[in-house]
Amino acid sequence: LIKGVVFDLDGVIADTAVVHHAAWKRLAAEIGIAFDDSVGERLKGVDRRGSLDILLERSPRAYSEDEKEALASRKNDYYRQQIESFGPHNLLPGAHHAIESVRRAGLKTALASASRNAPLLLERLGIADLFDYVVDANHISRAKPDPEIFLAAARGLGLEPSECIGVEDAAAGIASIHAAGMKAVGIGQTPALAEADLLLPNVAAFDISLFTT
Ligand code: B16
Ligand code: MG
Repeated sequence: LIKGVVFDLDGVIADTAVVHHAAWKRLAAEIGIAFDDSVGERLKGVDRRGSLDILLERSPRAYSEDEKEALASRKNDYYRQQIESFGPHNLLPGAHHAIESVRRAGLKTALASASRNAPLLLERLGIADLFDYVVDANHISRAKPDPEIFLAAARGLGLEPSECIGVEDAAAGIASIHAAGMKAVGIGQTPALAEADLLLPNVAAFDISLFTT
């Protein structure tokens, strides 16, 4: 029996996947690295440092740890500049309703985000109160696709992983959900989500009755 839903943030609830993408693309251009949509897709759901390492796979030269730190924080500055002006209108269409519908059905809700900016974003979007439990990159040590973040979410809700479903827009996230022992709902239309148990074109199509009846 499903008793809880764990939502990803960027690309599922918040319209930020495009903002992360644009910030990485800008950084890549500045340091002369080719960036296309297939790289962009691989960065989704991957934490900041892991994303940088993927980007630098195409680099003709090596970077020191200090340089990598500086590049990662430059990307974060670009990202933060954009989300400073975010508000409830930057929720993806149907996201608020999807979370509310889970709560109305008497199930618990959690958030599992790889982003260290998740607390700021939740506040800007005005949805912090909709979650019974929040886990973000500030609370975990192993990034998606490791199951740690989804396991922590289930534990925080007081549920078994098998009693939860996870909702994700990224391949790394689907893998993390499955490794935690949950069923995975993929949001989006990319082939990267082929492993999802159920694939929906967008979060507006999410209906909790799919899982409770
Ligand atoms: P930050 P999610 C992830 O958030 C994004 O999908 C990913 O593109 C980003 O690199 C990662 O957060 C880290 O974000 O640099 O803000 O800590 O989809 O797990 O909510
Ligand atoms: Mg995401």
